[in-house]
Amino acid sequence: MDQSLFVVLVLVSVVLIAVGALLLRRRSGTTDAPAPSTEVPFGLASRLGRSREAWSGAIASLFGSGEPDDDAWTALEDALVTADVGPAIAASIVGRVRASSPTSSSEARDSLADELVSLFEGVDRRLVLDGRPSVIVAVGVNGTGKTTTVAKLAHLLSEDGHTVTLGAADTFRAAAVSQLETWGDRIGVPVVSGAEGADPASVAFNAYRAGVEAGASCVIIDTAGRLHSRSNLMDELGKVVRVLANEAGSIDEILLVLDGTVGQNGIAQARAFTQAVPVSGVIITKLDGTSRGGIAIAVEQELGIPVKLIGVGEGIGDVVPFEPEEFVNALLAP
Ligand SMILES: Nc1nc2c(ncn2[C@@H]2O[C@H](COP(=O)(O)OP(=O)(O)OP(=O)(O)O)[C@@H](O)[C@H]2O)c(=O)[nH]1
Ligand SMILES: [Mg+2]
Repeated sequence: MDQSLFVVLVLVSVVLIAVGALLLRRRSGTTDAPAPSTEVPFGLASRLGRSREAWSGAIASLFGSGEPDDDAWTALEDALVTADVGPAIAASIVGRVRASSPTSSSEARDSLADELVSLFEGVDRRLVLDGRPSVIVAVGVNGTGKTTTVAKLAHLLSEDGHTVTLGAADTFRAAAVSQLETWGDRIGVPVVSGAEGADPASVAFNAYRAGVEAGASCVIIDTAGRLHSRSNLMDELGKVVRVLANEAGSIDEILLVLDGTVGQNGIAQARAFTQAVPVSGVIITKLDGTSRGGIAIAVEQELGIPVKLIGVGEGIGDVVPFEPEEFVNALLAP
């Protein structure tokens, strides 16, 4: 075959294939335009993966078989309770969403988002860092993520220009001290510790003094996990807080670290800790895990303690300020 005829044939085939593909795409309705974005900063929607599935599923099934009836609304209420919102709050939220008479699942989603965001409104969630140095104490039951969160917070504050000293006041386990020291090495923050079995209040005191000497702007104290029902351990925590407050003049933040996956038990923990020490804020961890997220609403509504930060992973950067609108959008993202 003539060489130029061959080239022309190839070109014509390429053009025909391209036109055909374009027509097919048009017919199937796909375009290159990006879908409307429901993305939120920090990739929160994808981090909240499993929490999100539960919420979106509940909304989607509301209009699953036409107009929602009583059973469908009850199912949504049940889903909120299952997501740890708490029964009374769930009933009132669903009542208001229903009263807004949504005609589609996307209207229901918007109405639910508005209701949830309004529950979180009017709360100052900023960390108080007034002291020189400011003092932050992390408290909570065993395994909620205190030590990891203390390290993450130290990193967050360092990035924000603070100089941080850490105090390892969990003297029950030698491993607890080395865990914090490892984090300290990694993020370049000094860690003050005591001997295993030492009085945690004295370690906290020494850490504060070391922070002052080092010219730190912030001293963060990690404490041992303790069951909220053990009164001797709660008294011990009271002593840590008293000694620190005496020395520093006041404590800027006592942050209760709650594991977001424990559900309503978190409320019982929060209640006991607030009775033992003046908890000023809550950090909910493991929201990337099997948590259902509703505990953030329950803890604020039932106890009036602001959720200040959330933990969304095991990495050093995985603590972020709690932004209600972003959190709600991420939970309800379709
Ligand atoms: N997925 C996930 N894991 C987390 C998060 N925060 C902490 N963890 C993990 O939870 C486990 C316990 O964390 P720790 O920081 O040791 O908890 P703790 O409260 O200090 O534990 P105790 O000192 O024994 O009371 C570790 O494996 C952490 O990596 C989080 O936000 N998401
Ligand atoms: Mg710990």
